[in-house]
Amino acid sequence: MPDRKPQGLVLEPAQRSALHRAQRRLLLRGGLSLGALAMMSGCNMQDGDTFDKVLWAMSRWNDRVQGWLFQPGRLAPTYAAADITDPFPFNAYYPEYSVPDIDLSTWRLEVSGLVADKKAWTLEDLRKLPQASQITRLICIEGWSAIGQWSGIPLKTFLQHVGADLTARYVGFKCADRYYGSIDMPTALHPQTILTLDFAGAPLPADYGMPLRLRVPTKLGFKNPKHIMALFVSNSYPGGYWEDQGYNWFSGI
Ligand SMILES: Nc1nc2c(c(=O)[nH]1)N[C@H]1C(S)=C(S)[C@@H](COP(=O)(O)O)O[C@H]1N2
Ligand SMILES: [Mo]
Repeated sequence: MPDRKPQGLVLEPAQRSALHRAQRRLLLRGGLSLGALAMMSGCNMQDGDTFDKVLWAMSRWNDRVQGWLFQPGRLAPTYAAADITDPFPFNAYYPEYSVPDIDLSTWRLEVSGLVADKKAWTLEDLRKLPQASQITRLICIEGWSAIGQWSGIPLKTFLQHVGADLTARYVGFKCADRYYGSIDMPTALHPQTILTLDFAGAPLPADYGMPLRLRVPTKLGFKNPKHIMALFVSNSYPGGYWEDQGYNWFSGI
C-alpha cells in the first residue's frame, strides 16, 4: 500500500483544549480512586473481576462522562476547497486491494430497529432526499488527518424521514466488510453528521466507502463507517469494530 498518510496535525486546537478542559474538570472533582471508578461503572472488584474487566468498565465510564460534556451545537471546523488533501489517505483494517467490491445495481440500505418505515433504500431513492456538503478534516487515531469534501443526506433528515424514534439512544451501522459501528443519538442528529454518497463531488469511490458511508466530523475517523449495508436505531449498546477491541466509543468533541 503506498504511503499516502500526511504527517502532523492530530487534533484541532479547539478539540485539544476541549479535551484538556474535560480532563481538568474531572481532576478538579477530586482524584477518583480506581475503586471509586470501578464502583461508579458498576464493577465492584469482587474475586473474579480481572484488571482487564476494571479497565473496560473505566473506559465505558469515560464514554459516559464525555457524552455528558458533549455540546450538540458545537460545529467541527470547515475549510476552503484549496485546503483539500490530495491524494486523500485510504485506511481500513485491511490493505487497499481487499476493499469490498459492491454491485451497485443490487445494493440496498436496510433499515431496522426503532423506525416506523423499514423499507430498504436504493441509491436512486437516497439521492432524492435533500443533500448537504461539507469540507472537513478526518482525524484518524493512528496519528494522521486529512481534509476532504463529502456530500450526502444529513442523518437527521434521513432519521426523520423513516420515522425513527429520536429519543432512542443509538444509531448503528453494519458494513459490507466485517466493520460495524454506532453513535449516540445527539451525534446522529448533529447538523454535520451526514450519510455520505459523494466524495470530492463524485459518487464515493471504492476506497472511500462506496456506495454509502457515514461522515461525522465531530468524531475520530473510526466512527465514520464505510460501505454501509444496514442502519438500525436501538436502545441497546451496539458497540463497534474498534470499540469492541478497546477504543473509546465516544471518541469525539
Ligand atoms: N467499513 C469500514 N469503514 C471504516 C474502516 C474500515 O476498516 N471499514 N476504517 C475506519 C477508519 S479507522 C478510518 S480512519 C476511516 C478512513 O477513511 P478513508 O479511507 O476515507 O480515509 O474509515 C473508517 N471506516
Ligand atoms: Mo482510523
